[in-house]
Amino acid sequence: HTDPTSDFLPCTNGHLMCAGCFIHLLADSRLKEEQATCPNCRCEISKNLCCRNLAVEKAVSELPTECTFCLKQFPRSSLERHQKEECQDRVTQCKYKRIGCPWQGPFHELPAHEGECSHPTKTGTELMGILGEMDQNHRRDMQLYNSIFSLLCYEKIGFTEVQFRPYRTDDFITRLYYETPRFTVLNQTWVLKARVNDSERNPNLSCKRTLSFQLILKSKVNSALECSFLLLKGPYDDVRIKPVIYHHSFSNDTNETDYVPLPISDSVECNKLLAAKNINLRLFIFQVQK
Ligand SMILES: *[C@@H]1O[C@H](CO)[C@@H](O)[C@H](O)[C@H]1NC(C)=O
Ligand SMILES: *[C@@H]1O[C@H](CO)[C@@H](O)[C@H](O)[C@H]1NC(C)=O
Ligand SMILES: *[C@@H]1O[C@H](CO)[C@@H](O)[C@H](O)[C@H]1NC(C)=O
Ligand SMILES: *[C@@H]1O[C@H](CO)[C@@H](O)[C@H](O)[C@H]1NC(C)=O
Ligand SMILES: CC(=O)N[C@H]1CO[C@H](CO)[C@@H](O)[C@@H]1O
Ligand SMILES: [Zn+2]
Ligand SMILES: [Zn+2]
Repeated sequence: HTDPTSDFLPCTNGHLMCAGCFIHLLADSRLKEEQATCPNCRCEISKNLCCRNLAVEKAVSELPTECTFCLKQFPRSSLERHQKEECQDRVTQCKYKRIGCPWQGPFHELPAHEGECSHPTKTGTELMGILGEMDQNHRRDMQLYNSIFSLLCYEKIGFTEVQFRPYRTDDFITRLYYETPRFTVLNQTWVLKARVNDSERNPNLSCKRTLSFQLILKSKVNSALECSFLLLKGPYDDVRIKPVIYHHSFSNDTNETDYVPLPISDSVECNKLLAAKNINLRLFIFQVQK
């Protein structure tokens, strides 16, 4: 795998791999419960054994590297600008995207497309339809943010840093799952669990991965505790999460939520979480007052 913008990491024998492949190997090894090994020499690799090799990164930055669009060779140091601004084959979008044109293609085809793009000649009525759809998406985003702002006005709000730690089930074929230590929020004891939403035991490299999680109330309560909750990036990790607000009414009998998706941006992000030993996030619980 050659991602021209990524950093390089060496195994203890000096074999290089790009950061993306390295993260993928570590994520696979977490799922399979095997030690990650270098694909070249089979020596063990781990986050601790590998540190970024700056000398190599510098040397590599002077080496010619292939542009992902036009496949021509460029010095690594000028590749980024080439791919962003100069490459005739770089992926671009039609200037009428704002009125709904979905076209995207190589830069050198852009003038021809824009010349014949049907969007500027659409009727007002047609454009109104397109804009309506865009407004609806925008409204959905605004609703989410407004809901978060409303929640922030609640009387009872608690939040804490949570650390998901990896464990294996004791089934015959063990499975990876995550659990946090018990924590206290709003004067109740809670636990979070997470699992890789994945039916295969040994998902191979092409697999799309997602995580889902569950919030469990460990304390007994005298009356139902109606809550909204939200997982966000913690202060010490840079995982990209799209906020989603979930609701549940907790009581002695309904003391755990269903597994709901952990809204991470994509499977690359998911692999990053799996490759890291623990997953550190921040949990907010908002108690609905009756
Ligand atoms: C928290 O819970 C304990 C017992 O579970 C109780 O004694 C205490 O008053 C509670 N504190 C608040 C602020 O609700
Ligand atoms: C990955 O899985 C797919 C389907 O499960 C299979 O066809 C493919 O050969 C696998 N690739 C590797 C490298 O194991
Ligand atoms: C929940 O369980 C606790 C302890 O068993 C009990 O004191 C409490 O009354 C129960 N609450 C409800 C609503 O049944
Ligand atoms: C949750 O509720 C179920 C059913 O009432 C009970 O069996 C289980 O022990 C409870 N779990 C906790 C952590 O209280
Ligand atoms: C894609 C996939 O496997 N989705 C599953 C994730 O986990 C939830 C909860 O168990 C299932 O309902 C989904 O089908
Ligand atoms: Zn190029
Ligand atoms: Zn267009």
